[in-house]
Amino acid sequence: MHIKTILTQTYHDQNPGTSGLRKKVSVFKQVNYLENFVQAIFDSLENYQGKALVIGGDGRHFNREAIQIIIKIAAANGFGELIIGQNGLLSTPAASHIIRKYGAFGGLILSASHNPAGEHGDFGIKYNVTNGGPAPEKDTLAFFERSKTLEHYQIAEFPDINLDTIGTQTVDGVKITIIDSVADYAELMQSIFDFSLLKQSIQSGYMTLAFDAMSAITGPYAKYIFVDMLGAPLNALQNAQPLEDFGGHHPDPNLIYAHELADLMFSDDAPTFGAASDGDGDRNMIMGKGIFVTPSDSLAILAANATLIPGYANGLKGVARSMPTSQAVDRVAKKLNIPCYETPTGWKFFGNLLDADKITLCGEESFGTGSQHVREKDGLWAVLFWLNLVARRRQSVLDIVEEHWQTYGRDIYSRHDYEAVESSIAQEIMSSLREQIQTLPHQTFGDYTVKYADEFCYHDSIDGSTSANQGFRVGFENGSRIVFRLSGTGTVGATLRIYIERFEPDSNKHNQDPQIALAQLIELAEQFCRVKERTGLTEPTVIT
Ligand code: G16
Repeated sequence: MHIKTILTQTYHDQNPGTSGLRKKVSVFKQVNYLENFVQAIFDSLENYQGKALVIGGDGRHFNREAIQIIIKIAAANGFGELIIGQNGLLSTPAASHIIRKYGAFGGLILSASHNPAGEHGDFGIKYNVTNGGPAPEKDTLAFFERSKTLEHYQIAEFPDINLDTIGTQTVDGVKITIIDSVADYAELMQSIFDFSLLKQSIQSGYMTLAFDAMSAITGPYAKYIFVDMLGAPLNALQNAQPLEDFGGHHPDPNLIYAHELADLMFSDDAPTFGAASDGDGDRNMIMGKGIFVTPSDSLAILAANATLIPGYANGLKGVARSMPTSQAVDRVAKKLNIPCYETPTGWKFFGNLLDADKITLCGEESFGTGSQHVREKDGLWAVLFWLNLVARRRQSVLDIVEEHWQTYGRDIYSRHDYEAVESSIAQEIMSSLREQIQTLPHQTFGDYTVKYADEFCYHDSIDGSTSANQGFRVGFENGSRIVFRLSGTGTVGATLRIYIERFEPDSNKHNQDPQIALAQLIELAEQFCRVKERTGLTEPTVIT
């Protein structure tokens, strides 16, 4: 193999966020920018010589070029085998599965998730470790540290690899396999869910379905699983062709960005079930006729009903949620008498608990739900879980959710995002919260008395590591909470996220609009952080 060593300028901004390095495409296209980061990753890893690396992405602009570069740097650095999704495509959960199934050393996933794509959009890269999950914080810190001193990278010289044809070839001693992007993942889903019941429920017309792939990665997966395997009509799928610019969509499955689906689900023509996924296929939005299921409620409902699903028939070991996710799943865990863990935002924090078999299900308010089956959150898995539940319980989504609230009470929940806030203002907000937090306990604001106020610090019970500064929590005597944190996934300025929740045990009050039910807490949140006053914004950019 002919290997070139390229001298390069050092970049100082390659600090991975909540989920990998995400930047504007124009930043990634700077000379050697991607090359440096990939070399920094490989320099921080050990003992991968001769082993396999999985490579794939969500198909956004720059995906194919980036893969060709990574192939050559990986070959030059000594990987013995490269397993690549056909056309360069792999959803994040599928990549996680493939790393595990084929015993790969790790994987590089190219995606900026739900961020818009195209020449002027975002690009991203994340490294997943041998268990199939996102690299833990100690690794991502090491990548950043290495990137700040990196002066050269190594790249093999051979022609570009054809990514379109399935098969194996050996190039300069490196085995390069192009695999079907969907087949392994579909087989895994079939091993968890009752496909014959699903097929029967869909083909008999008992369950009708609308799935919006938002012109991103899940199109081919949804087509194979819902249409080819389960017999749904093709028109059940919307935006099912992955496009390099995601068709101009913002592939973030929520009521704002998936509003076409939301409009359909609240109309007279609504099908039984509606769902959407995001850019790289790890997020999910669940809807029924006339109802949107919040991700926090969805996690709680899946946990409460897990034994109805063949893959979880033996029950759950435990559950976990990220800190800002509502406490709905805690109530289910209490009833099931299983542990419930609270982790910082970021899927990487679930990995140790899953590996140690402490939990079976986990999820986040940010439209992410997952389980033991892979080490990433999984959009289509969540959709299949819900479909299986509806088919098994023979109840509508609305009835399932309302019954759940009757049993456990409702954790009324909302998240307010203020996007593209000037970084200095965002820092000012966080500093002022840090000061206030000490004075808040025992103060009363209207109906709410502060029970505790702190900055969340996570102690990982498995590896003993500590992750500090994970957001501010203000908890009230009646169980309500306000949480403030800065997003780790944005690429423009800072995004302030405010999470607000209140527990409502009275079933006569369950059908309230969250914005009205939470009005007092929303005002209090502004009183604490003064984001509107400081930025001049009159309302949140996104409310979910
Ligand atoms: C990523 C992480 C999630 C996190 C979400 C939001 O999701 O994997 O764990 O909850 O970002 O993070 P933040 O609030 O810091 O923006 P994805 O789907 O973007 O990879």
